[in-house]
Amino acid sequence: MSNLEKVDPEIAAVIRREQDRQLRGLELIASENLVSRAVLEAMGSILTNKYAEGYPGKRYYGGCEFYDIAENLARDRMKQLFGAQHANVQPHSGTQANMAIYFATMECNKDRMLSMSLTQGGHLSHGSPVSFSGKMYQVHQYGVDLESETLDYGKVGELAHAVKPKMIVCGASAYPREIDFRAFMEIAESVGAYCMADIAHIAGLCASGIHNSPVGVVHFTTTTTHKTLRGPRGGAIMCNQEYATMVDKAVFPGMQGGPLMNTIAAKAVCLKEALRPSFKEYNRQIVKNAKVLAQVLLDAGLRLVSGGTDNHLMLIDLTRQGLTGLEAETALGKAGITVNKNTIPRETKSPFVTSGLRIGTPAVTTRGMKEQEMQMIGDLITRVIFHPQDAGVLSAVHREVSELAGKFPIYPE
Ligand code: DSN
Repeated sequence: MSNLEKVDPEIAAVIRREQDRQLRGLELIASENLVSRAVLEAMGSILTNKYAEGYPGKRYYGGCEFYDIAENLARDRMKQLFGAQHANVQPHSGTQANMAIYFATMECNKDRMLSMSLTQGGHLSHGSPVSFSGKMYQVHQYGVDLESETLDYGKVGELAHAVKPKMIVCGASAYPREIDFRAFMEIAESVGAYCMADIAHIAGLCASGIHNSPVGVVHFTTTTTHKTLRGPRGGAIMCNQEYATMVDKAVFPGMQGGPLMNTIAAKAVCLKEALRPSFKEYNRQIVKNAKVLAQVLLDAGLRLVSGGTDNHLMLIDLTRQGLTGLEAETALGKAGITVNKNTIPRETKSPFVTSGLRIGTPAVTTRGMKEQEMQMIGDLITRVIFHPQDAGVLSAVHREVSELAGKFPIYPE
């Protein structure tokens, strides 16, 4: 960072301090990960200098010949990784990927959408009233069955027949169990709706064959590239060839202008990394780690939503402990463990307080941590949750967190 240190020491200091936080702490936010140096180099490259509105071979600016190569590599690798007929790698984020699909398929202020509610595991952009998606469409929502805390496809089907939506959205941000994408597609077909699967959280698991994949099953699959896919912060869309033109037009010029070509190049890099056999092994370890961590928490007497996990995340219900998600998040933060408060299915508190915590294993698995470390992390978490106000416990846990993190450098090579 020698240039940055000279030009803007304040921002250089922010980066140094954040690097230190990442190195010394344990990142357990389910939607975060740590990218490779190769991804960082592509993102920080001179590819940020140019406009490339349009698509490879059809740009609105001259001088895009090398950008075409980068974008084609990203598209082709995404198609290969997921077995998709078509890929669009230009959405700046997962929300923008979702927005493009809504724009491509639904009429504003008229069409109905059926999606999972935010409080029960869905995402803001799946029709929350505070998001553009809830303001622009007639949104009806499904949740989980309150006893099993899992999706009840029969109930979703009944709702779909009652609502007759134009679009059914599946996929979640806080759902610890496997989602049956084929069941969603069958429901959509039975009511003549489009079906969109947002696999932002589980994209790596789907690409690795650990979770069933919606690609080629539902009409549209959207994702982010920075969660289990372990790439730069961004979005992408996949669909069959028959929907390629409408998707591409909805992204550009429908919703975005110039694509972020340095990010697209970094997407290509992460997709190349994801095509290696070791990526499958990485995703298998994410799930193994989550299962071990979940068992440690259960054995300590904590309640997990739905009783456990099938994927990379789990939700702790803190009601029995008389603790809010906010209090637990704050106490764990003081001990160097980063998690986020999260609503749970029978939530009674506001999203700023919540009764739950969401915990995920993608980032610690990237650092090389395995079952033994999950056992230690589970013990550290429970010590904090059972003694959130005890400064002695928090500082002892913080020391142990730093020791553990120190043994697993972020960039070991
Ligand atoms: N906000 C992300 C998450 O944390 O799940 C999803 O976009």
